[in-house]
Amino acid sequence: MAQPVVSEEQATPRAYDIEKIRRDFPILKRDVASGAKLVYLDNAATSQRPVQVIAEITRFYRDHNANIHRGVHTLSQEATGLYEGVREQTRAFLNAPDAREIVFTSGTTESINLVAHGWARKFLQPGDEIVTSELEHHSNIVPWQMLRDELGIKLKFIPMLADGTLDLEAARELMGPKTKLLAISSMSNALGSIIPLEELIPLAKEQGAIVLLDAAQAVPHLPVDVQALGADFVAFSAHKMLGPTGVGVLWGRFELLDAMDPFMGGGDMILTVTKESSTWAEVPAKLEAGTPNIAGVVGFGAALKYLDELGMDQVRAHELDLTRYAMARLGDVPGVTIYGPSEAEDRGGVISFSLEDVHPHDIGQVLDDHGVAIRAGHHCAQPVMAALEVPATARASFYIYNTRDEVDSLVSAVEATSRMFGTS
Ligand code: C6P
Repeated sequence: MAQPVVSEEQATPRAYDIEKIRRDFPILKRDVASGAKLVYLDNAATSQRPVQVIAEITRFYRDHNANIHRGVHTLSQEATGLYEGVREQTRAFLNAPDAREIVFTSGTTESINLVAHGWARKFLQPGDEIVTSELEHHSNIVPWQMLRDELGIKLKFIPMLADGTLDLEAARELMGPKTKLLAISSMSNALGSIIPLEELIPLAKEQGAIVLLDAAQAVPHLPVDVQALGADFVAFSAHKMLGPTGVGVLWGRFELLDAMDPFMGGGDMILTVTKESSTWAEVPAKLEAGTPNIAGVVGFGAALKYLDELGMDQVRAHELDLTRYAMARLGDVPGVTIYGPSEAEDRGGVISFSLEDVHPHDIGQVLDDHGVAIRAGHHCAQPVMAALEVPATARASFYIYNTRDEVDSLVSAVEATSRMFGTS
């Protein structure tokens, strides 16, 4: 009988070699303005890039640069092959059934706007309802408000509870036969709350609604299988998962993408153009007008490969360990309030906190003096701040290369802030 072809290395769980990972990110070796060593904890805003991604972008420009889908010459064919290869890689990463369901955009924001303009504007009628939540990033609120004002549809918000989770009872009551779209994040960027999609998606589906996931904070940090999720659209950005800025993805079920109107008109998205009218190319070209960020997409391919080799289960396990450790250590600092779910298991690697009445921008400033880079502000999620009744928070967020030592640096810097401002 044939033996399964599984090497010793594949059969055993891969070790998480943090030292090797850190060596792949040269930026982690640098100092900040104060001379302190950089501790980068602003990964929810954007991650750093490994040398593999930087090299792939350089290699593209050095050896293969040409426009795609347009030329018969060698370089154009090579560039097209590389670009389309990443579409297939993205399909595999998400376990999507068909590579034509992967649309490259400039980021999560454009992906959501594409659904708003191409799908919702075409199919929603006055009186229809979109359900979203108070936990959303502005990118998953503002496009719907704009569409509401244009179409006369209704926008409803699932309320956030004090612990940064969603009120599922209220969600059940909010959804009804008029609900045509549930536009919801998979993980809050402001608080890290992991949204219980396994409960929310069926509620929307019972009403026959379409489900759009803002997965900007989920795809970089958790294993995501779009078929298992049962959503219809999934939006995310490459720059939060080791890839370049200016590249994003919209995954959508083929029949929905196919039925959508184009968002932008121009080159590459047409079949025929006469002076009178035009016809559209097939999906995904129909939704990718103009020259895309070719080198960026190619670089994104290297990012996907990096994460694939690491294993998204390992990424999640590593971040969970850091989050647990950070919640315990930071929670012990007098005067610190941590917002969001009390259990680390219910959140991604995001810790939003305050230090008595010290303004989060001051916390961010003092932390920067200690080399610790965090984000301070409303995190483009003002309704979350309103629900918490705070103007802003300080937010530390982790990724694959962060360590417990770096969490210790964060805690020491917060203690130094406390001493400086004379808090308890
Ligand atoms: N959040 C943060 O610091 P873009 O800018 O299009 O790549 O991603 C927008 C976006 C949408 N949804 C969620 C849940 C997000 O977290 C983000 C980006 C960054 O939290 C920058 S505001």
